[in-house]
Amino acid sequence: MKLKATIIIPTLLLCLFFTDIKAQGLITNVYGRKVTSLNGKWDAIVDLYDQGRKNKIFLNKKPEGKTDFYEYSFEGGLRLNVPSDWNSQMPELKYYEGTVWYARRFDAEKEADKRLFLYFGAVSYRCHIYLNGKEIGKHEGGFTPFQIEVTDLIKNTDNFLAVEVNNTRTVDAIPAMAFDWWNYGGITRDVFLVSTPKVFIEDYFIQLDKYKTDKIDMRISLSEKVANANIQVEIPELKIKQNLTTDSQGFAQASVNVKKLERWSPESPKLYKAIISSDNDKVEEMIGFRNIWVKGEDVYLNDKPIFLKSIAFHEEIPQRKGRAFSESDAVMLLSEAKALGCNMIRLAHYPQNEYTVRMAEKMGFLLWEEIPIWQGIDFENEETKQKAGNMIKEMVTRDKNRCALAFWGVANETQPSAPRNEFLKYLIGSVKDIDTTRLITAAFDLVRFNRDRQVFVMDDPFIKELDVVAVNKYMGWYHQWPVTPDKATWDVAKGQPLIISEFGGEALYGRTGDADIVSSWSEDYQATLFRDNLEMFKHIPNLRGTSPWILFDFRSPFRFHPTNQEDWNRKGMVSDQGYRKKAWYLMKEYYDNIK
Ligand code: GCB
Repeated sequence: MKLKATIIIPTLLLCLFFTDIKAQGLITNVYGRKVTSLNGKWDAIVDLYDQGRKNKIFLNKKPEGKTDFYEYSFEGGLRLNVPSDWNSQMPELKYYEGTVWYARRFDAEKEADKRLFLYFGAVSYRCHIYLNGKEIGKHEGGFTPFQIEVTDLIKNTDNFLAVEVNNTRTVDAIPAMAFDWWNYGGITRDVFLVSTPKVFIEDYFIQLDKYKTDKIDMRISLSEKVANANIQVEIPELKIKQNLTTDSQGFAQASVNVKKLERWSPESPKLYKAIISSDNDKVEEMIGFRNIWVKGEDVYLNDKPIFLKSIAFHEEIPQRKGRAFSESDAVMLLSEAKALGCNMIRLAHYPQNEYTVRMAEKMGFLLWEEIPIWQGIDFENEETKQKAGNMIKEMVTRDKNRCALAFWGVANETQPSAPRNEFLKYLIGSVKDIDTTRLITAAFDLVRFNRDRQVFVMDDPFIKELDVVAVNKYMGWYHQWPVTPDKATWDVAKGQPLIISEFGGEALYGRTGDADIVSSWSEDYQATLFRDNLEMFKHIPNLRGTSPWILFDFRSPFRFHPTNQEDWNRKGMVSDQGYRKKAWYLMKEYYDNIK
């Protein structure tokens, strides 16, 4: 009974907040279902003064009588690619923050025994959805998926779908008013029409037991509370064929012993085909199995302590100056991380698209995934807390079957306070409602040098709530060295594993010399900084992973320096043009030497 609640309650909560029609949770593994893509060129209207909703432009009316006229039309104007951000598609939209309407027509294959859902991989940041002239749902949060049932609203031909998208920054949003990346707006991920049977497999969780090496746990829920339905989970290569029967809530669970399991690891990212079927539904995907836990100051992957050779990147293709959205974008970002010798990716600072998550798993990267609780969040606002809770549930719901996922991150750079603590505890609780197997972490930036003790320390009692503590520390960039790097000893989070989740400094690719001058923006200074930090890492006894900031230069509107930055954060080890800076090679050597 307990496990059941963990799946069904969050599902219900999600829909209460995010759609106006039928209560409906997220469908697990949309990519494994029968879908019709609605990607492509959409018509668009830029609505700077937010007049479209008042004027009901989602009706897309055409003049009928001689006296009729409408001051808009979706046809014959701007066209935007979906998925993509709008900023990179037109110079006039580069800095645009406000509302853009998207619209397209499509035909649908209606079948008597099927249901249809409109699925959005992500819309940045908030949106209202209108189908055939009627508002059918809304969503807030720019990096997580949602779907709306349209079975009874859809026509066989010529459906008119309009999406009102707004990316205005607000104090109660997540992230809030200022953040160090571009505020891309638009329908930034896939849009699908998903077809399912009337009663379908809505959600499942199939993973190896947290500690046992030979026990696979499975929990499956149907879309409706149908009792005594047959469910089967098959993993042919492991000779598993498990029959289950649903209870009165449409839920079933089992634990299955397994022999000769090859566990997934970065060196050998083995995945097995899993087929989940019910009386009239079937979905399949590749699933991996591994154990990850913490003991003392160590992180254990498959019973062995592991050092996390991580790197972070934003969901951005620098050469295109736009959001990454496709499988080939994922390959580009991840290949550069592979070349660096990493075994983990920190998906900064928000859930990135499903292509990246799935490709990372196939390529053998552990993942740290977080929601954009990035500085400046209004921790006293109850509504913001609820939003964050829903956002983190959407993230965990989507990716909980990815064995690559090792860490759920609940925050980046927050200051201790009672409201903050309560907020973050609520997020941890929201994660654990769905998944208790991953490690919980958060990145802090409060580490300071204690002159009396001559060590780096951090006072934030909240770290006790976490499995692994992470620290962003910019020695040699935002902070001067209080002692030489070989004397920079840490006494932080003793008894727990510690990850340096960010360090680095800016360099303009191609600028050389002045290896000891911070303001030179040179690759040589960046290399000095890396060398110094790598030296300091030898004096952090519980260090179990590092994640330099960041793989690529990325766009940031408050990086004002006219010649060195030009709206780019230059902390990348690879330039905006894709060239490796000197620091990249140092990091590669460091990672290659860690066995
Ligand atoms: C940080 C943030 C990261 C920024 C980085 C910087 O601490 O977590 O999002 O981009 O510093 O470059 O200042």
